[in-house]
Amino acid sequence: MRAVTTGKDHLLLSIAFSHYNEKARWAFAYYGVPYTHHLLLPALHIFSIRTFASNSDLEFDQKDSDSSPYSTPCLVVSDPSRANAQLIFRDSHDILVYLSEAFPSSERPDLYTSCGVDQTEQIKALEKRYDDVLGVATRCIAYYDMLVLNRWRSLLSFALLGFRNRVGLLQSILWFLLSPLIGRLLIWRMECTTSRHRESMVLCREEFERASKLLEDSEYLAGKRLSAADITFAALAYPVLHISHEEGYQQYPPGSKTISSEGRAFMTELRATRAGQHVLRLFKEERDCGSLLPRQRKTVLRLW
Ligand SMILES: N[C@@H](CCC(=O)N[C@@H](CS)C(=O)NCC(=O)O)C(=O)O
Repeated sequence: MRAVTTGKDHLLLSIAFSHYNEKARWAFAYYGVPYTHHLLLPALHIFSIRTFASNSDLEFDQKDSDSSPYSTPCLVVSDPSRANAQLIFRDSHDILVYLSEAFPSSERPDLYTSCGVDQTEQIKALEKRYDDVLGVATRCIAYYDMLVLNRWRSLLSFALLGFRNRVGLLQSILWFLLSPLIGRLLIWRMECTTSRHRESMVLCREEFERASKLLEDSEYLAGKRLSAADITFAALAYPVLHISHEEGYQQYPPGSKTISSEGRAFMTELRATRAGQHVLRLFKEERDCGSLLPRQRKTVLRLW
């Protein structure tokens, strides 16, 4: 697939191993829109996002109960021919809508009408539920598993995430030193307690059951073609299915050493469902999209 000519500069600030960010990166690949990406790490991301938070006219409201006003993905669209003309999107749904309105083609139709205009509302409703319920649940399960249940075995893999993902050097070094502390902070901030972990597993199972039911009637979640619902479900399910780089996740996720025996059993259970198989197939066959890899943002000496 050829890259689309846009006449605009797209800068995507995203946390390397985050599932909401993966959703946005997937949509860029789907439409073949070239972009520059700046890979970040939790907590340290605030230093980069705040530049755009303070420059923007937008209100930085909290997107969900677990995210801060500096949440990612953050897309900055600028027009090189007009100084100061900048659009900023601060939510994965808004980024998908922007790309779908600006770059649909016959080969890559609008992700909200790809299954027919009559399915648009259904696609939006599925996406919203996955954003609000599934994504929050899978994040709690994955962090609790890695940073509480399997804390000691995860220590090194978690600390090396910056280097593995070729995040800026200074950021990676700081992450290496501070990640045990940041990990604890994340667990506290997201209130990932034992009971919330349990509840999240129940919610996650329910979402997989619902999705599996939908997939009994059609090849994709909302019909015959890939839609925003499939990309959202697949990206947000990746942390519990532990989709690896080799299986199609484009960055480097925390990896198999960080999974506890309980997490592995849950992964095996979900992978065996129809919805789990759908996600595995999507990552294998439809994630790459043959698009050019994003350019890395140039920071001073590639430090950040
Ligand atoms: N509903 C938002 C959720 C985004 C979100 O929760 N992002 C997380 C990464 S998984 C984040 O950046 N957390 C850090 C923060 O909130 O400062 C979206 O779809 O974009």
